[in-house]
Amino acid sequence: MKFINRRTAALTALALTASLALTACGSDDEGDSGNGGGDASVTFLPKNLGNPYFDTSDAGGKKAVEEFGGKFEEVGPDTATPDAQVPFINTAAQQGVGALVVSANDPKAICDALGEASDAGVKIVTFDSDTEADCRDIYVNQASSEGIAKAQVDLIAKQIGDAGEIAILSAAANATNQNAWIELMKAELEANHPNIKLVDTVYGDDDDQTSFDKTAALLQSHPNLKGIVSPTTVGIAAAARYLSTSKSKGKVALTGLGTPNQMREYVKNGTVTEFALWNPEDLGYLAAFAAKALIDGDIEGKKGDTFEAGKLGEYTVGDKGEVLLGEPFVFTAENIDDFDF
Ligand code: RAM
Repeated sequence: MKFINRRTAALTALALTASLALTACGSDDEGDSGNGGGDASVTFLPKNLGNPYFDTSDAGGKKAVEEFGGKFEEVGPDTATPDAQVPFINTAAQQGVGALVVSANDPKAICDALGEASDAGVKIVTFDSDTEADCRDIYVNQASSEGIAKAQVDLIAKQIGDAGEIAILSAAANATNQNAWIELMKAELEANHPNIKLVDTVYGDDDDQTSFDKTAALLQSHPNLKGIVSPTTVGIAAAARYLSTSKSKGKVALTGLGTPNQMREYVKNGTVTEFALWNPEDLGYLAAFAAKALIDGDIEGKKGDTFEAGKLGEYTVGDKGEVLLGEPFVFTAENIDDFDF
């Protein structure tokens, strides 16, 4: 029941965002006051390049930076590891960019580099996947971790009749966001779904082939598996591709977090029924405006600080320097064609 309410709320929120986007066309009054003298160069550093999710979120960041007349750059490694992110952080510090907007591959491992960048005057915004709170100024979170976890548990429970073995196909083993969601999914399963048994958690490293291979291995080692939850857009797309041509298609449920463009084919061919996500473009857009507000000195990242985020309106910084974009949204066969990202 609750789930239906959230879906309705999320639909309303998405519709509202769409109409705000339309009414904002041709007017850049909002969020355009940035003449604080700061350096409005903003560098986006995703977990890795080549992931459509980050292509979309970073395009949202670029849109925002163009709106406020700053300089946008996107850099990043091929593999989603913290070590591979460090040289990009160092370069941004040397270049003296105004802000770095980073999705962290590890909560701690990039903190030294971020600290040096911060000492050099670079504002640090994490988005999508956080570091420890004292390694950055602000974290722009896509939705509450509890909401994201519960949406996925609700989906898998519904798809397998609330009973049986499930497994999780995650991203990199140290990814802050996936690990937070997994912990909360476990708690939700324990509290409200006694007949669902989580038998395995495996890591596809946000790499398509690794995720594909891990799906095959999961199905082999757990012949009674009834469902897979993949809280990563890379993982769920690779798992869907594997399932779609396997004998488990339609027998083993698959849900989690995916982009509509990557999942459309699998929803239409009956491999997947429902999955969730938020709007990654809005996430990047919001993160860029948070970066701009920090650069201009309009905010420090303290609880209660407020800033304008262009077409998305005003946002308030919450506990631990966290800014929340909205609610997760559920994609189905009925609505998937309304989205293009
Ligand atoms: C992948 C990445 C990203 C995550 C989404 C859901 O694209 O792991 O960090 O937020 O999935």
